[in-house]
Amino acid sequence: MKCLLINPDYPQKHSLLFPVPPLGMALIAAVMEQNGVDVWIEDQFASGISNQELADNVTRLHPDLLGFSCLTPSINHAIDLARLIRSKGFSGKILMGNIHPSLFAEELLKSEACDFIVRGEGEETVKELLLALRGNSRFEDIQGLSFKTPRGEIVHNPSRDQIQNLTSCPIPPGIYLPLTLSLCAHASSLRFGFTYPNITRMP
Ligand code: B12
Repeated sequence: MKCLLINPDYPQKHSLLFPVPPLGMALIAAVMEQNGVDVWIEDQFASGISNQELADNVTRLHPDLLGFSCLTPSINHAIDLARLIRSKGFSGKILMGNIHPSLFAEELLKSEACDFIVRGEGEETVKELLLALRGNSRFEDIQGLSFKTPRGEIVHNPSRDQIQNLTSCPIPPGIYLPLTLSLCAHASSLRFGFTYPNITRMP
């Protein structure tokens, strides 16, 4: 299974809004990799590539699964991008996570921009979702998941408890975020006079 994770662009730039490593998404990438998925991250906020170019990359890469990480300032852009990618023939599943989809799962599923929403912490939910996508379990049994049934009903499964043992989570390799990490290190040294040496040397 192939998955492309996308950190969508923020259309309204301002001085406080600058690319930072999307750690939540890197954690999800690490979980996916541990569970046999070939995974890439496109940090569109950092790379600045256009929706058109990104959609073309999706067509070329032909992933089975797309995952968007969305805060409120990027959600409309993410919806536009998801629709553009679908209009170019993408027939895989679209997954959304992070705080905005967690709060507005019903609205987003109704908008048809995505098939699944992972509410709250994603590590365990994504692991179980991969099993269900491979036909080895049922979507209805996955805590923290919202989804649409083939009959078009929207289902919100019960929420999932927070992870107690954080050391059980895989450490995301820095390799997922080379561009963001180098941009971030550069920007922080210009703005604040320091860099993130430990982050840029993540394993
Ligand atoms: C640290 C932090 C920052 C840091 C760094 C953020 C970062 N590295 O991503 C800084 C200070 C730079 C920052 C900036 C901003 N932040 Co901030 N930030 C936080 C804070 C305190 C923690 C986020 C975090 O790193 N959590 C740890 C990581 C590991 O978890 P996570 O990102 O949530 O990811 C998990 C799940 O969400 C989920 N998940 C995430 N993405 C995906 C994708 C998929 C496909 C799936 C399945 C699951 C999934 O799984 C992950 C693992 O469990 C939160 C509040 C909070 N307590 O959550 C606010 C918060 C996210 N920030 C917020 C905002 C508004 C911003 C800014 C837009 C502010 C601004 N106006 O500039 C910017 C955006 C910058 C950016 N480029 O993203 C709001 C978002 C509100 C909203 N409705 O969107 C929050 C909720 C604070 C608040 N209560 O208002 N932020």
